[in-house]
Amino acid sequence: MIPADWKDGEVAVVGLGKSGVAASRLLAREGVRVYASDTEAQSDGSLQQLKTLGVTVETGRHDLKRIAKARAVVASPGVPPDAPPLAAAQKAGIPVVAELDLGLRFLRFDGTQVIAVTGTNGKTTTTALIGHLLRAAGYDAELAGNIGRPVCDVAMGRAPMWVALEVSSFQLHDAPTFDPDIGVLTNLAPDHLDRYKSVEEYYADKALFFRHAHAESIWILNGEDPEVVKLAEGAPGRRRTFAVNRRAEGWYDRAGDRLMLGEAAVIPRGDLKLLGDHNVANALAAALAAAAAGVPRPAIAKGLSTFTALKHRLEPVKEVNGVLWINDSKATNIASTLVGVVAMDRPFVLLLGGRHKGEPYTRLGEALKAGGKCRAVVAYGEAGDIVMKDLKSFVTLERGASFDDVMARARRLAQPGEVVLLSPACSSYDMFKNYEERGATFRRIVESW
Ligand code: UMA
Repeated sequence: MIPADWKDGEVAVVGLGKSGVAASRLLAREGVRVYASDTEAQSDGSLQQLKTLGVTVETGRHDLKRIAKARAVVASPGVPPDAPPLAAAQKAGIPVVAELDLGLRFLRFDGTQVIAVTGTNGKTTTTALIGHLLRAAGYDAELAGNIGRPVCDVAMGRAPMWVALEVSSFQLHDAPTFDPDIGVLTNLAPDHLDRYKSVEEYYADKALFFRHAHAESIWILNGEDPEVVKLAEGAPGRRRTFAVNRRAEGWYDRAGDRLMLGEAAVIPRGDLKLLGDHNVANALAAALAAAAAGVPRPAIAKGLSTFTALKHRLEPVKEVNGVLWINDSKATNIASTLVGVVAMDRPFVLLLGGRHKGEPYTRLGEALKAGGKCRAVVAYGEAGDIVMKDLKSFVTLERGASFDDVMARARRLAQPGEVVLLSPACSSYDMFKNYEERGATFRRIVESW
């Protein structure tokens, strides 16, 4: 599972978020000497626990000389490949392995079958849907990866029969053994331009999804996204496509208002409790993945109709004086916000801003103007001025200051029968710890009214 020579020396774990902590624990259990470091000091008790396991923990800096002498480096997804510790390892010819890859080596050894999901948007919901469909059918299945639980953490326990795995481009970057049984690619759009130099560089990491494709691989692809089709081109394996505007192996019969697998109806659209066509696409992708894993159609139907919206993803929070407040804090890029905006069937006020990720907002402005339902945008955070500049010829704008001020402005702007949509198209790190905290703050304020 891990090369024998890792035990002759020391393995360096870079980053001590959830991934680094889980990887350190797993390596320590295997009798590997671990040096784990993070530029920040972590406040929870996990590091103390690592020390009791014999892990050498350093916070506040990385010892680059020590890292350059390690047998291998395990990277957390949030540490960019050009960050000093990974660059030092690279320069010294030390293998760099993603936490995800390390965990998968153990699960694969124990026979776990992997359904991996990647794409720019929809991957968390699709992963959760797949896990739900498998479990509803009585399968022994766990959720892991970008969805929140590091793979190394799953590998610490009894190996499940199946894992539904959300995989980010960051995790694919250093995953030399990654080889899922079933792979789902939801869509592709520009993202993470704060980390990648170009869209091509980002797509190149996504292409690593297919690095070990073989005749038995099953690929579930968005048949309506030309970038997805292009990326999968030439990859060996069987393909199933999903589509919401035309026929495919999984498709939306709009006239009959039902989700279909081939010629068979699975459920009426109204039984799927999720907003927007993009969620129909996610449900179709998940249904195809579950079918490929052997789940019978009636069980898929039951699972689809019992699944509810995930937190922070077009999650209706509360109606206040006739205004529905929707939390889509997970929308951290423009493509994702566009999806949320398209799903709105009534006039809405959009809360947009946070830490800018590089892409201009003009594309969003054009869509807001064309859709005709956006009453106003409240721009805020570090990106606020850029949003104001990019959107000024498209929509009515207000500049918000604190998050309380943003919420108060939205409250004044929205009329009964309308929606306030928090779908920021930016990361949250300028004002919050993460998108979850941003969504929770939104909820707390709305619920206090
Ligand atoms: N750090 C260093 N040195 C550096 C840079 C960073 O020490 O040079 C440290 C940071 O201080 C931090 C740690 O490295 O403590 C980075 O940790 P991390 O960001 O990888 O955090 P984890 O808690 O391990 O969370 C990661 C994923 N985070 C990212 O990809 C940014 C989580 O996805 C994932 O749920 C978790 O592993 C479990 O698998 C989050 C995410 O935002 C949800 N993902 C991105 C997205 O969805 O857009 C890709």
